[in-house]
This record gives sequence, C-alpha cells and structure tokens, in this order.
Amino acid sequence: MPFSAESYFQTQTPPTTLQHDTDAVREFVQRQTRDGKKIVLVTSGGTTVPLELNVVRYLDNFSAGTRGATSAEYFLSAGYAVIFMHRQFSLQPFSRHYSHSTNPFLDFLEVEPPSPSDPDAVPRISVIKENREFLLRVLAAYRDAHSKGTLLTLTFVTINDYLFLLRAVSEQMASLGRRSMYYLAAAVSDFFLPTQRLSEHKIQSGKGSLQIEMDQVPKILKPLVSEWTREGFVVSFKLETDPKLLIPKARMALERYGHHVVIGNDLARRKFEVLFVSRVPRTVIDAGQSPTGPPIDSTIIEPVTDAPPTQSGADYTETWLILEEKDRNSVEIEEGIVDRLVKMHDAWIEAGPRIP
Ligand code: PAZ
Repeated sequence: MPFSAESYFQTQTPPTTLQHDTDAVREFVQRQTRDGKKIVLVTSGGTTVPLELNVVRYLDNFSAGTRGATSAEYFLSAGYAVIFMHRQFSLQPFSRHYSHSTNPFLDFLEVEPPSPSDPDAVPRISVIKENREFLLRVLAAYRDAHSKGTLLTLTFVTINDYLFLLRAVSEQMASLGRRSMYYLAAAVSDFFLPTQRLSEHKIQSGKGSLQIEMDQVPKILKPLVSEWTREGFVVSFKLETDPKLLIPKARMALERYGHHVVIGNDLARRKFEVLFVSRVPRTVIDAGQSPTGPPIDSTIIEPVTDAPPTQSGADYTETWLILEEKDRNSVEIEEGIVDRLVKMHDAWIEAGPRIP
C-alpha cells in the first residue's frame, strides 16, 4: 500500500527541530499579521533521501536553490514577509550574489596600501569600484529585510524534514487565509525509504550489487490545499526534461490538487523560459496578464498556441513567460514570475471573502 499523507505522518519520525521551528513561525505570522503583511512561503533547494539511519549515503538532486533564493528577494521588495524554507547550505536571498562558487566574495574586494606618510596606518579593504553600486543595492535590501524582520529562514535536509516542516508551517499560516501564498519551488524527491526499512549502519559492499526498493512519497499538495490551508494562494512548480510533458503534467497537477497555478519549467531552459498554467477565475488571470503589457520590459508573455485539447474540458490558461535573448545575462526571470504572481494574488484576495 502506498503511503497516504496521514499514514506517513503517523509512522515516520518528526525532526528534532520541528517544535522550535513551529514556534518561530507562529511568532513570525502573528507579528506580520499585526503589521498587515501578506506572507509567502518559499520552498527552495533539493531534499535528500537517506539510505541508512546512521547516514553515510543518500540520494540527492541537482537543485541549487537559485529559483527560491532569487524569488524570495523579489517578494520582499514587493512588500511581502517571506518564510524561506530551504535546503541547508543551498543558496539564500542576498548572500546568493556572492556564493563560494559563482562570484566568490573575495573577488569583490581590493586592498588599498597604507599611506607612506602615516607610519601607523594599516592597509584598508574596500569594494572594487565597479561592484559598489550593485553591492550597495543588495546591502540596502538585506538591511531593510533585517531591520523590519520580514524574512524568516528555516532549513531542511531530508525529504522527511521537508514534509513535517511544510505541514507545520502551512498550519501556522492558515490563519492568514487569502493573504498567504505558497511558492513551492523546492525540488522534492518522489521516492523515499521509510525509517522502518532503513539499514541502521552503513550498507556494506560485500554482498555485491545493491538493490533498493523505494516507496512513493505521498502527494503532499493534496492535504496542503484541502486541509492545511484552505484559502491560501498555492503555486507549485513542475520540472521536466521532456518539454512535451510540461503542459499535460501541469494540467494534471491542477486537476488533481485543485490549487491555483503550476509553473512548468524545462531543466535546460528554466533560467529564461517558464510556463504558467492556471485555473483560477478569469478576473484573477487577467490581473496576472496585465492589459497594460508585460510585467517588466525584458519579458514576453506569449499565449500557448500548440496545447492539446483538455481531456476534462476544463478551462486552463496557459502562457509562456520568456526572457528576451538580449537580456538573458542581465535580467532574472524570477522578477517577472513574482511580479505576475503578486498581481494574481492581489486579485485573488480582492475576489474572496475578507479575513476577520
Ligand atoms: O534550484 P534551481 O534554481 O536550480 O532550480 C529550480 C527548480 C527547477 C528546482 C524549480 O523551478 C522547480 O521546478 N521545482 C519543482 C521541481 C519538481 O518538479 O519537483
């Protein structure tokens, strides 16, 4: 029998940090509610699947957390409070601009020699001139988020940490009703090994080849949408490597879970091209596709023209958001994604019942 969400949470062990994180989220939600903020939960990075209890080996995936970390910054600048739930050591808002692999921080700096006329002077470190404007912008946004307390960062490592934490955070955010958004960009494992079947110690190699049968991870979007957060605006991501699958799989997800938007992306083209698929009321969609034109100058919104007919007869809206070729090294597609979702979310809030 595959695990349902319910049987999963009954049989698997919550992470030891869960209560601490839940308390932090409760306090954050209460404070942001008092300040009249909308809150977005951004999930980011990949989950691991441990193969042993005393874990030496695990399965992982490619996600660096770029989408989530970048989007979190744009949500903050759009006035949202952000719960940034990310894989430990994956990219984070602000510090992503100088990660250890791209743009090492030390490369931003230069040393000014001490003045020969002052015997007590020491060398000074400063930011290289051409990086100053950019770093000042990042620093100002970082300081703003910290001084206002609008960013709460939580970490997960395993698929188990992720599932327990997602449920806890969603339950805490439920009180926000329509003023909450869920932006589920993490790359979450589809398969796992239940604790009960994990080898306690490091798997030994003496027995030749290794065969592991994994269980399917329960489809967590279903309870998230229908039980944990009834009114939240829910956006999930769908990654494929075969572009033909994007539209059918995105539609299937909306059909199955009844949420608001699926953003489809092809692995190789994800940094400059995403597909929006939604089934939300017309007014909400129109807001996302502002009649005054694309959200930012460098993005093109193109209706999908080659979509197969829907099997259920449902009315989907499918559009590509594409970065123009000339802008692909200087503009981040997340700016367009967030801009569009914020408009859709506002229309969703406007269309719905007011929160007491
Ligand atoms: O983390 P990243 O920026 O390298 O990649 C982002 C992404 C492709 C993981 C995200 O856009 C996404 O599609 N997440 C959902 C993946 C899935 O289908 O489970």
